[in-house]
Amino acid sequence: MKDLLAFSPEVEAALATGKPVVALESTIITHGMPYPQNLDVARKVEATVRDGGAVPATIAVIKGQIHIGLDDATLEALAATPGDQVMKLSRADLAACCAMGRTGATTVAATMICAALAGIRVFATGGIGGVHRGAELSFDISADLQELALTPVTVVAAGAKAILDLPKTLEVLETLGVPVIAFGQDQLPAFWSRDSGLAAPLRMDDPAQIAAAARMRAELGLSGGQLVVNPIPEACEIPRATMIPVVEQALAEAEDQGIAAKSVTPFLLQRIFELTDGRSLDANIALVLNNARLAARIAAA
Ligand code: PSU
Repeated sequence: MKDLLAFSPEVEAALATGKPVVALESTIITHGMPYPQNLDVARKVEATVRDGGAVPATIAVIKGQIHIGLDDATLEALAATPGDQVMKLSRADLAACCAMGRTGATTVAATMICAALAGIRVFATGGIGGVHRGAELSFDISADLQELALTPVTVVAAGAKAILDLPKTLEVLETLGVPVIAFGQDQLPAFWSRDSGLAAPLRMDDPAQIAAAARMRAELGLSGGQLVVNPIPEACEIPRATMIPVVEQALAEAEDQGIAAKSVTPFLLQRIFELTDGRSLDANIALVLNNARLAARIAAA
């Protein structure tokens, strides 16, 4: 394990002295946002975690080794590499990527696994994967959901991405026993929009309570993590009514072009970026930074 995990000196010191640490994923950098904005955002997310009094640990597999905390040169190289040249890693392919000595970006599922191995219990991202529309035929359900049921990490997201079937995503999370906690509101947020039109199963207004709930799960011997859904700041949201036709169009194009499996989410995010003249990316950036702020508070608590 020692050879497999490469800690940055800063993260190693923070973990050794019990300082709050927030894990960050790398698929959002390689497959979720275009270059060079992705690099700028990755740096800003790290800075936001630091401003919140925690140490950021961006996670990726570099030439077969799991890096917990990336130095700036590695972050820059990863951000500049085209997405099709970096593996998109989930639970199924993490070990294979390490065995082949390849480089891969970690999704929510793989980042949770690596964070738990490293002893990090809080993780900030944009939006988790979930049940895709038409899943009753395609069976396309993100491995992120199952991971939340297995691995004890609190994941802060702005909801599941609105390209998904949100009612089915909530049903699967409930079946898997994953707490879905909306921060500061009663409704489930929908990534670019604050309201999905669905009620959130749980609500908490205090980061310390979210941290306490994670501890309580461990004490009760319950496996798995928690999903904290944090609404995008009001000034940055794109209202649901604006997003619905855009998402519908992107979904129709994905179907026409036969986009499947791991390519679906990156394709849809890119098309929605084009269809909103870049507004979706501005919103995505704002919500990630907002999640990093909350994650730092939970980690500190
Ligand atoms: N959050 C973002 N953009 C992203 C993702 C999260 O703001 O691109 C990534 C995460 O890595 C998540 C993945 O695990 O999207 C979901 O992919 P899929 O639907 O193929 O499971």
